[in-house]
Amino acid sequence: MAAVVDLRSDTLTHPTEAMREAMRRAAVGDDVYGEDPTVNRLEELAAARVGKEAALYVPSGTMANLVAIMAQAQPGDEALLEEQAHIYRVEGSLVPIAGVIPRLVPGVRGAISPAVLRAVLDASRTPPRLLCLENTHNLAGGTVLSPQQTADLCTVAHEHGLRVHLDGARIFNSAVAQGVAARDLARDVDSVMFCVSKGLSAPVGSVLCGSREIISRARGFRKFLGGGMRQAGVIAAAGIVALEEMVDRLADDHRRARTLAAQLAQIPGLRVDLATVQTNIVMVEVDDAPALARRLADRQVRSFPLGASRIRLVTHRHIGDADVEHAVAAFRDALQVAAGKA
Ligand code: TLP
Repeated sequence: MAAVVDLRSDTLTHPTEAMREAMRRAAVGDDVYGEDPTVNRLEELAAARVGKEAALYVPSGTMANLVAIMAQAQPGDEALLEEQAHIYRVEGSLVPIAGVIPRLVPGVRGAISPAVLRAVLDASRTPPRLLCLENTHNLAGGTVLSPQQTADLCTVAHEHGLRVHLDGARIFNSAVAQGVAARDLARDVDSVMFCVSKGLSAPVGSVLCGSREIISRARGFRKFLGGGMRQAGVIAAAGIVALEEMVDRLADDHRRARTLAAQLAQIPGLRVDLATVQTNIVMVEVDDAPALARRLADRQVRSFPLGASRIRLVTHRHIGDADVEHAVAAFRDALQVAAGKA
């Protein structure tokens, strides 16, 4: 068991030995000139995995979403987003940097229904330019969109002249959980980004994939935003290992998240909607999230309080079965202390 059970995020995963070795050996060049062979290889692999023509390696998921939006919408255009979308709730660059105006649509467990989307678009005098989807949906608790749901939303959006961007930061978690290929989840969207830096364990980086036209525009915006990374092959090499070796094991993270959620749901004072536990995220409703998170930290368990009454837990490669047990015991103990029983 790890000394500290760190459930704050799957971004905390360290590179594997195979990644470190690939990084040491990586052939490099200046990627701003398109001359880094390792970055080029990662981009080719990434595009193939999600069934798109081209790809662009960027420093972060935030930049991937931002350049995707800038490549497909002009300042003053509107973008439709589910109301808990990470792009809107967490990233914050949509308005000040892209100049794109968010229009929020309610969803159920992170998913907008095609009927609601159609009603919103039919009632719009000037249709928005872009629809942004999220799969898995972070703030909804790692919930998945199926290939059919995605296809239906894309049909409605495309009929109304919108482009569709998919924030697929954790698209491989979604694919593994549903037993489908990532390309089935991205088939009908115009652009899709995913992170190699989360559960896939690479130290840095995300990849935006789409048509040659979208990617060429996004490449210009990456440079404009200061995201040209020169000999980035040293980090892209880990991204290649992430795609080639680290996808299937995500099923272990999902199994542990289900165990964690099921056990926490039985503890008085905690509320867990087990229906949302579809991948590697567990959302726990509590009375005082910051206080409980502090008590958990005293017991060597790190968590991510989201506001006053919610704690997010994320399983990943450094969380084993014993860590799950330790976390459950820490919750029990911390709540008993809070209730003055210990
Ligand atoms: N999410 C991070 C934090 O921002 C909370 C996390 O720990 O989950 N899209 C989605 C759905 C994300 O969850 C994230 C990161 C991003 C985009 C942005 O990626 P980065 O952090 O690489 O900019």
